[in-house]
Amino acid sequence: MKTDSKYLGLVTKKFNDFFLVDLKNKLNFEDSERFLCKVKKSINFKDQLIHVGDEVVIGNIDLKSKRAVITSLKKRKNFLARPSVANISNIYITFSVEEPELNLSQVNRFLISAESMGVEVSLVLTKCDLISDKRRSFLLDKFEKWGYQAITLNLNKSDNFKNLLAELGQKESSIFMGPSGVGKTTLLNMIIPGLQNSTAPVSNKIKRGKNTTRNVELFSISNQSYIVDTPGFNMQIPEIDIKLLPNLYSEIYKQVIEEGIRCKFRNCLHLNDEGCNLNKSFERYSFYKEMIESSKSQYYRNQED
Ligand SMILES: Nc1nc2c(ncn2[C@@H]2O[C@H](COP(=O)(O)OP(=O)(O)O)[C@@H](O)[C@H]2O)c(=O)[nH]1
Ligand SMILES: [Mg+2]
Ligand SMILES: [Zn+2]
Repeated sequence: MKTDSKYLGLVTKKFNDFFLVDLKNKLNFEDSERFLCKVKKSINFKDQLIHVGDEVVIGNIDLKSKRAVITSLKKRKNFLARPSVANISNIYITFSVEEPELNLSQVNRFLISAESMGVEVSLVLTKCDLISDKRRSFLLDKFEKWGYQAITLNLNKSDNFKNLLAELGQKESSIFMGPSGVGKTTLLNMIIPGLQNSTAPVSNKIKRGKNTTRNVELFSISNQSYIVDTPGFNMQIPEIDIKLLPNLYSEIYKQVIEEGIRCKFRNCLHLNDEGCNLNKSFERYSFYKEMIESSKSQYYRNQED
């Protein structure tokens, strides 16, 4: 049985020349909502590759064999290079409070890189069973000042995990990112029953890299809600435009955009006191300064090349 109609779909998996595409608006197809597709031969997407997370139009649908053809590619909202995935709506920066120990500068770099994508960014703190309640409150306070309501997790208690699960079910396309050993795979295995990716204690992480060739995949966790299964990548730090960097910090954004403070120079990088009206007494200011300095040297290095 074939139908000539065209439907909007979401690429959830990619291998060689094939794509698995879920229908966006599940109609009367009942179980046949996932199709194995190839790209229509006559179509030239201007050398654009189709990636997992892309929205596509499919046609030539064969309901019996569950095959179809991708006839066009919709405009992408964003693209993450490593892993290659398009149209992310939420990034969950994931760090363990211990084992490995929390490195604030690294947490900050991950957060700011995620913010530069223009998506909703959240902070997840794992392994909270390894710290006291007092330490946990201390960390919650700290990250609240950074502009984040951290989600604290403890594998031994399912309540806080259930809240996260409910939240993920409300988001379009979420991804967990963070350094190795913090519990991302453990978390994904809990979120997606039946996934059973292999987890490894921190000490074994050096031998990593064996299962990283597996492709990225989007898993449906509720109607129209997906989660990216990352094969253990760390985040690749994108080059952030130095002019955009200040407002990626909520402490600066609040002052400049919400309170409307003005510095003497437009595009003030808030480094020198002269003519700068930014209140710099916030914890992340030193991280901010470091980031500005390093992107400046990056900028000049690129000029010389
Ligand atoms: N104590 C404790 N250990 C955890 C927790 N979550 C994960 N782990 C352990 O941390 C190690 C690394 O986990 P894994 O999921 O492989 O981390 P990934 O590299 O981020 O994917 C494993 O030995 C897990 O059992 C937790 O909430 N508490
Ligand atoms: Mg992992
Ligand atoms: Zn300033």
